[in-house]
Amino acid sequence: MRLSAYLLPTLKENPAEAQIVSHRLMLRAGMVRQHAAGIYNWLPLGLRVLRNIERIVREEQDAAGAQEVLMPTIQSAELWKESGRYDDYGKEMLRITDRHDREMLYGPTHEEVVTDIFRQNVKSYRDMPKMLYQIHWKFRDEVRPRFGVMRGREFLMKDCYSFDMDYAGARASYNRMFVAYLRTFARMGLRAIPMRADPGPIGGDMSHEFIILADTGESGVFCHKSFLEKPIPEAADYGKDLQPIVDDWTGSYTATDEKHDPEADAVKAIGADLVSARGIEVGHIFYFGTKYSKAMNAVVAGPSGEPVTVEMGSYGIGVSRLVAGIIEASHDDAGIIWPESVAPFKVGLINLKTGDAATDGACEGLHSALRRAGVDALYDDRDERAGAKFADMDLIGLPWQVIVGPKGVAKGMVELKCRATGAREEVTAETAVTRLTL
Ligand code: 5CA
Repeated sequence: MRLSAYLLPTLKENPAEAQIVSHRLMLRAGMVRQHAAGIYNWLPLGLRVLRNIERIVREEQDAAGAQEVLMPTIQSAELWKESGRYDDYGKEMLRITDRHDREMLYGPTHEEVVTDIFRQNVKSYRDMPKMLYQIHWKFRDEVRPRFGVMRGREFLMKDCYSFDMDYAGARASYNRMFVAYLRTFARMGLRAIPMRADPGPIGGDMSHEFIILADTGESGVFCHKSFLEKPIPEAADYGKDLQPIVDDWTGSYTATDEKHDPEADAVKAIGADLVSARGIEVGHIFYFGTKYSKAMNAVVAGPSGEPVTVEMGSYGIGVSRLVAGIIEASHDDAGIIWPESVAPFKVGLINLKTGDAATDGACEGLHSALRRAGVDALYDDRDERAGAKFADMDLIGLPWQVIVGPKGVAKGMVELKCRATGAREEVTAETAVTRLTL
């Protein structure tokens, strides 16, 4: 992609409305623009990151045995009356009336809709268990949307729902998602710590929040230092009993600000091994048994034909929030530092002297060699000062930079820079391509 043709409206100054670093950097890097309070346009660079995060989430959901569906954003109020949540949900729910005066709403979550799909289409224990997920937009009319996409009104969520015959099955589904979450966040370069949580309006009696550590995170968190090093489960572990893994990850002390009690025995016992950090909630999983299946009559026939009210759980990931969360966890004074797995492009190719025939030629050659090798590169071919090009490239945070100038070209050399470490190396163009293809 040529930067001269790309919609990348970078900003030199910090926008006054942005209070946290990820919001500032997302605006400055031209990733998003606000449309209305808590509602954003995703520009090309931001959308690429969002799609990469979606891809990782999708791969891990599929690996855990969940099946992707797509439900409507606009839902009928009927189902919410059946579950009893229509009145409970209050002002956070955006209510709409259609031309026939029917009550509709923009879904803040999808327990009702998915339970309706289930009850209409699954009738027997032979077709159990089931896990269905989607990656789709939600709307919650938050009182105070803030911090950009971190707390939006419209936001992208991965929401998964499990249906099982009994508690043991539901527990196994919960454990699969638990492990999938550890793997998903680790693939984005994040360390997520599961913390026992209040289920809130989703309901139920077992729930964990997944909190990623970032110095600039919204909430304070406390945990045993062992969480910082615990090995991430392998995908192959799905074939085993996952309970020991989940027990290991939930066995030691964790607490958010509100719940932390420095006087508690558990805290005193940890002593100097207690880590105090900042965190961001990027995922939340719930087991709620028959709360919705009972209210909505989601019943299947058991082995002897007896009706069984299915056991359910739901599992959310804040996909759009993760874009901001990753930036909070990975940036420096110059800008964003993308982990390769989610980077919008792997490489930024910087032409230090656009218009100079030899430099242009070397850049064109590299650009097509990278394309042939299947490497995503953003080529800064603009007629701009070198300083502005360096600043923009550091700001948008691509993992690698290839810097091409007339002096190097005369010697047959280019510079390869790693954004995360700042390490620079002079190499031939061929070596640069080989190294970036690895
Ligand atoms: N139905 C369940 C799980 S499928 C549910 O809605 N859970 S939730 O309310 O905890 O949301 C799931 C995740 O969405 C949260 O962990 C958070 O990462 C993200 N999220 C929630 N509200 C917002 C918001 N206003 N802006 C951005 N992300 C949000």
